[in-house]
Amino acid sequence: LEIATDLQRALHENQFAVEYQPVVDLATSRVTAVEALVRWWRGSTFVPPEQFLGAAEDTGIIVPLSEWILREACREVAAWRASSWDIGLSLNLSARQITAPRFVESVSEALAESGLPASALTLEVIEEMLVEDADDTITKLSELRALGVRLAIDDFGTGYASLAFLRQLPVDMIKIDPSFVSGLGRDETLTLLTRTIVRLGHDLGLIVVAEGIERPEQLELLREMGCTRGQGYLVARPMTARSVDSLMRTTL
Ligand code: G
Ligand code: G
Ligand code: MN
Ligand code: NA
Repeated sequence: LEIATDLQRALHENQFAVEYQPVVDLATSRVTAVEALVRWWRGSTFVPPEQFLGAAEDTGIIVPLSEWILREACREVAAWRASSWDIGLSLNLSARQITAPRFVESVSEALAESGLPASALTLEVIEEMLVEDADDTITKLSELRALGVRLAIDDFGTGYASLAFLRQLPVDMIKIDPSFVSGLGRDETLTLLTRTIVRLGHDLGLIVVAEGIERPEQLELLREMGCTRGQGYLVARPMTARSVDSLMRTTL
């Protein structure tokens, strides 16, 4: 309950911020997108998302918080695109956010207000979100996809039914979980599984993103496998909007 009050106050007092982690095209090394990641600075103390997202979900504060993140990120990415930087935005969805009554409207409103084209927005979901309220979730995500929004499966390969998920939901992208990428070049099975996921994604016509790239060897192997995009500390860390501004100026 104390955390509920704290989260509510944090939202009213603008203690939340959005950071952005660049995602690069592995063939060209160009930044093609940024993933929005919520940050909570409680006074001068940083509270990691793992420590408050659960409580935000349980208390329902995730709904207004996610709406704020959505609007903020759409606005900032639209501004970067207006400077003729052709990048997309990836957003992590929460289960409760999708179930909320005005979810589809809030996404289309954020797009309209910011001027961000629907095709520049990718919504990331994890398989667990299809466990409860699966029909409602699939319906809403399909509605958004019909508007041109792209869908991604985050943490791909770790759920209990990764392949069934691909049948239930029309997706555009899979993001290979870092637990596979971490073993690239060090563990034969993980290397083979990563190669297999890349091939599977391509055979299904999907964009394949590798997450958690930390070592040059991983980057080399992913390039050799033909993986589409990469993300991780070696490529770029999550950064403030101001740092993305500087990155844009050196990129353009
Ligand atoms: O920011 P970090 O990389 O530490 O993220 C930790 C976890 O929090 C990840 O699972 C990520 O998907 C999740 N997360 C980060 N930002 C958001 C957000 O804006 N909304 C939701 N629902 N989850 C987020
Ligand atoms: O679950 P999701 O994929 O949304 O999680 C994103 C989280 O992964 C963010 O919290 C981000 O800070 C973190 N992250 C991004 N790149 C790396 C990396 O190379 N290594 C590790 N350990 N974490 C990373
Ligand atoms: Mn993600
Ligand atoms: Na992930």
